[in-house]
Amino acid sequence: MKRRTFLLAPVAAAVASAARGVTSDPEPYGALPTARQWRWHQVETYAFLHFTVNTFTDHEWGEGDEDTNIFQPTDFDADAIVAGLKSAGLKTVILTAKHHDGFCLWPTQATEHCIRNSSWRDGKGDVVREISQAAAHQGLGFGVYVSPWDRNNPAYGTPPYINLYRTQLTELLTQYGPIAEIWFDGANGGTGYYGGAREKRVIDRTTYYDWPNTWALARRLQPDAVMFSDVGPDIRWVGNENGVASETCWATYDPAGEHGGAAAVGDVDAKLSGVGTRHGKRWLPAECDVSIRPGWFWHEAENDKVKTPRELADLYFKSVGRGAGFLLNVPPDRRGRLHEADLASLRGFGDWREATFSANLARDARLTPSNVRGGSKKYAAGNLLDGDPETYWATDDAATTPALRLEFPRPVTFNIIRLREYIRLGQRIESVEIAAKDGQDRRTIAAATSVGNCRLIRTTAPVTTDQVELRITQSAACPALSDFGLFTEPQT
Ligand code: FUL
Repeated sequence: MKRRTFLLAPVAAAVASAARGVTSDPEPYGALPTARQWRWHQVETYAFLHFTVNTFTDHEWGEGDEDTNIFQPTDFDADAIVAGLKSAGLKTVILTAKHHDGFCLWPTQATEHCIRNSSWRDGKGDVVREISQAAAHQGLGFGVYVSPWDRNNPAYGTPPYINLYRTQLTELLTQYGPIAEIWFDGANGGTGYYGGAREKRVIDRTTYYDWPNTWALARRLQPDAVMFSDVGPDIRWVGNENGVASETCWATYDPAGEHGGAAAVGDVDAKLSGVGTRHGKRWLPAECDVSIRPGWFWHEAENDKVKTPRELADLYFKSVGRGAGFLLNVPPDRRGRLHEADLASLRGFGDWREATFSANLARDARLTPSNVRGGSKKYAAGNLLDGDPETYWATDDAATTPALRLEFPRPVTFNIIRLREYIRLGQRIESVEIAAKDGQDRRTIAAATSVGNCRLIRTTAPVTTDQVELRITQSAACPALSDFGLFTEPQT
């Protein structure tokens, strides 16, 4: 830790800029989020439900030859599932409407391999309907995972399958209310049942699915939905299934293929996906998907391997805290309910979030910025503490490395620092440093690179101080920050 004299930048600069009278908003910098991406950024934590025939066969990937009657949840309760997810503060639920095995959890007219042909509820069941309704009732968004790869369908690998896939997508996007996110998996092509052929079918990932037209269809049917895949078009895969974004993670991203060629769904340089591309052409933020258990589907043998609330909290720092989304999978069991162990972890994680983030310890601080854009109230540092994502502190164009002093009436103790850029003006900041007054000294307590939608920093030990200083150490354009928070997490 560096020790220096605690000498902060004088306020004179702010006064000088007021005299210059610059009052227009900063020019946006680089690629910008669309309105639907901006809304997605506000969600931050959401759920995946992996549920299908695999739940009953104990497999992770079904072959496509499963008997439709094998899908027999004994006590399916969509409301209880959604309530469990909600207790963790998860705000959207994405259901595997169809996984690689091809079994559809809704009564599709496009194939026979679906819930309509299961004896469960006499073929009248519709898991997509029930989960979407439970989500709507409890105020959660709803999304669908629709596997492009279909190991059941005889047409898979030929052009007619693409029409069939689009019919399935059309059903899902027109019959189940508003869709928040559509999930396009990159795993596709290989061995399968394929209507009895039982062979290996290899497809050309760059051309077979004709993604531009499928995405255009989805966009037309659900204009507000974000679409996820390895390459977007709205949200990108983070490059691993561990729930972790790179320490430096840019929301801008120009995908590249795994072996240097053109990127495609199912063919990306995973390391690049985690970091993104500084000054990339497209705003394509990362989503960190991870399961609460080792597998994506429920397996009896994994009931004692459920991630603890503490582990979920760590993942929250490594995903949301690096500007990405946190998509947590919680697979229903054979009853069609979340297992008690998973429910306990979800609740514990929710309690931790509540205990940690409900009060911003910075709220009573006296703020002294080194610069305020045009000296205008509109860009005042107070915007950092109002909890409104649409207001921000901004500086004059030339003031790209400003500082902000926070003085507290009484010492505060914290171990978490939160920063948010006003990303509607792009990802501007390259790096920041935070210092705290320690006696007569100034001690650097934290530093970070990319900020973006959210940067959470956990200090190595709790810090007690009555003065904190934020320094923007490098920024591509004058910074625009919407949030500064200090929090303390329960130490148990
Ligand atoms: C992968 C799939 O192969 C897994 O089964 C799971 O659905 C995961 C979220 O995506 O690509």
